[in-house]
Amino acid sequence: MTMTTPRKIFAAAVAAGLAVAATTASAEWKGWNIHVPDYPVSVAMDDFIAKASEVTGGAVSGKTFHGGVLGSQPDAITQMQIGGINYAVFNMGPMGPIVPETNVLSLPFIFKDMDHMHRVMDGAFGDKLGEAMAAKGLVPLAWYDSGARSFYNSQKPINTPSDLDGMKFRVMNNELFVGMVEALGGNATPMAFSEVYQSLKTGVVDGAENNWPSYESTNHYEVAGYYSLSQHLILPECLCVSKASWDQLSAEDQAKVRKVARDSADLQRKLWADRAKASQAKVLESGVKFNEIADKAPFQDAMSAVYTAAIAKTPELEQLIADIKAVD
Ligand code: GTR
Repeated sequence: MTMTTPRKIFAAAVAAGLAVAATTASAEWKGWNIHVPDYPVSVAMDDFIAKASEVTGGAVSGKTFHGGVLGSQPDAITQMQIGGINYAVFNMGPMGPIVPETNVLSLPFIFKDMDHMHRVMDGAFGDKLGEAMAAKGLVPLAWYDSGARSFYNSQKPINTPSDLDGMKFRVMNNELFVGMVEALGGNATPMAFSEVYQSLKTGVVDGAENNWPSYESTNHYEVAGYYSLSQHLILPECLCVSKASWDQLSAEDQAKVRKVARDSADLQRKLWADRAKASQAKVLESGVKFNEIADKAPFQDAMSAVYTAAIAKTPELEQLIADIKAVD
């Protein structure tokens, strides 16, 4: 009898659905990104996946989900470790809890400037850190820019560490950043990026810290109008691939994908330089009160406690700090 029962239709649909899902899962990479689609990271990620598909003849293809719709960075890192997310651009700040060696990048004032950071990350040091990450299931292919992070808040300009007294700052998910704010005399709360706007607006926190483009793209400048140029963190970001996905590619395809990843970093860095200027101009025009900090030495001096605590927790950091300092 060939009667089609609802049960048979259901079974056929499930079978068809599963078949589609299985094909899609093996062919299509899912990309995680926290930023809005026109952000430099986002444009470069779209470029990366399009080119990766081109050069591998479709062995790699995929789609980037922008705007944090796939969740927060700490969750996405865990997802990548098990292959649920195939590629992403992660800020290296919240990488420390997973790969402790990467905390060296989160030490305030570790880099002299952006060029120094590039020289360090694009050289042997970046490869060494990459190995520690790969051992945790995350393969970095290229380093993207994220400028320098400075403090901003809804109350007043910051000129000395004592200006942080009694204020509460949102920090990224890493205890090291709590220690950083406390060493300056403020209070800190780790919080997901997506929650910061509302928290600033309702006064759950008085301030946060970020680069010009993120301060602008999230509209934080509308609710925290004092931006003080502390530039305490120069944190690179990594274009990473899940080791589970990476290991499925032939060595030849890996080389091709690595090349287009590096090309996308060149693009991202160019876009970044332009966006940083444009974002700064936009927020200043809107009335943000901006100040440079004449003497950063008291901020830098206060960080020795942060370095000591970080090294006590992860002794490998001592050598990694020396490695960075050895790069001119
Ligand atoms: C941005 C960075 C994001 C995210 C965010 C944050 O500058 O690009 O990946 O780390 O800061 O503060 O959470």
